[in-house]
Amino acid sequence: MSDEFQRIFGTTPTGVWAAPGRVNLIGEHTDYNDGFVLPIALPHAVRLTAAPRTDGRLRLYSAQGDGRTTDLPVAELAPGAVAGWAAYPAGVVWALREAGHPVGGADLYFDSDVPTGAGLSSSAALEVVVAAAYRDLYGLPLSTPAIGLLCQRAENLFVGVPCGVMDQMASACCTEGNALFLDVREMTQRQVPLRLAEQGLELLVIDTRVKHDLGDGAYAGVRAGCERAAGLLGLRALRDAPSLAAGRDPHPAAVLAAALAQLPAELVPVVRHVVTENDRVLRAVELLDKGEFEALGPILTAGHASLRDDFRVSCAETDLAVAAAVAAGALGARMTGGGFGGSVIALVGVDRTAEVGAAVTAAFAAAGLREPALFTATAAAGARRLA
Ligand code: GAF
Repeated sequence: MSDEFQRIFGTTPTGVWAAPGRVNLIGEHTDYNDGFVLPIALPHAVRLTAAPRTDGRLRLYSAQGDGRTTDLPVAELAPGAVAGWAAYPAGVVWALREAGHPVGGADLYFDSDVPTGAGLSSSAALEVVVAAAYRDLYGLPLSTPAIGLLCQRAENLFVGVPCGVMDQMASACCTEGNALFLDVREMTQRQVPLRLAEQGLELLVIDTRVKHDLGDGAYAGVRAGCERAAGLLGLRALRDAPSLAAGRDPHPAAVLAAALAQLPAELVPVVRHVVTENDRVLRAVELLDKGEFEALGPILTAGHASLRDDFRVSCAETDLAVAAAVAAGALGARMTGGGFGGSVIALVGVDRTAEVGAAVTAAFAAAGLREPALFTATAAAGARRLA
């Protein structure tokens, strides 16, 4: 990569950094409701070879791009001014500058194996790797959670995508072998060991290779629905809606039903999803803590049903992948990420992985769909310096 860097920029790189994509085990569309999430980092990552510049210019090149270098003056970065993939790294440098960090220019060479448009957070990885490199190149006092929050700010304000913070936090804060249990309101986190292999289990990722165009606007729409429902219920966020989990209230179902009765009909299932999904995260963490990994399966499948029937962000392709995986013996499966296409995760016994994958592939072929991409995922490390 160093030779390529020199060929493109004519200078010598200072170092190499990596930041991963993610899959979320459970806790979907809960992050912007101040709730709980449980992602793992993927072994797939964006690698960044970088060197600082003294002339205030930010030069960007992607091995997966069109062969052109983007050249931007850091002092002139402004929301809306940069188009395409370059907006993500440029947005991070802008957010660092806006936060008062003394940052200058840099030459940045990106090379990624995170599938794009697959709901696996390639954009967050692109942001986080820039923040990690800038932290080291410019000696910035940034913790990994601070990097996650700053990158979310870049995506919200510079790129203009109203995402929550899960993806950036996963890419910045995950550690190898663990799921990241994140309480988004409190910004507290705990690494929860995910020892699937010990019990003969693994996670199969099924990238449907479908991305429905309505995705971006639809994400903003469901997020707005959640905020409206919270407002109508007089709550700071839907995290504060009554839980169905035992222990938090003597008659949880009745309390939730009374709250839901105050809402317009279309918002009732939206709230129900967020409430039950937060409960599923807490239950999943309990099970992982006890090492009861097989019991995670039904929680995943219930989470998918909730996203499909209540929150309505799944699609025919992810529904088909989940149904085919479970029918072929997966312990549980669900769409992961924002929805409207993207990827599905399935919890499978290692002796059944090939069979489950083949069944999903056959179901896609029978439905006349493009062949899905399959891989197994282990919990990898978050952002780090490689060299
Ligand atoms: C996307 C967003 F970027 C996340 O913040 C999160 O809301 C997720 O969809 C749904 O859980 O990945």
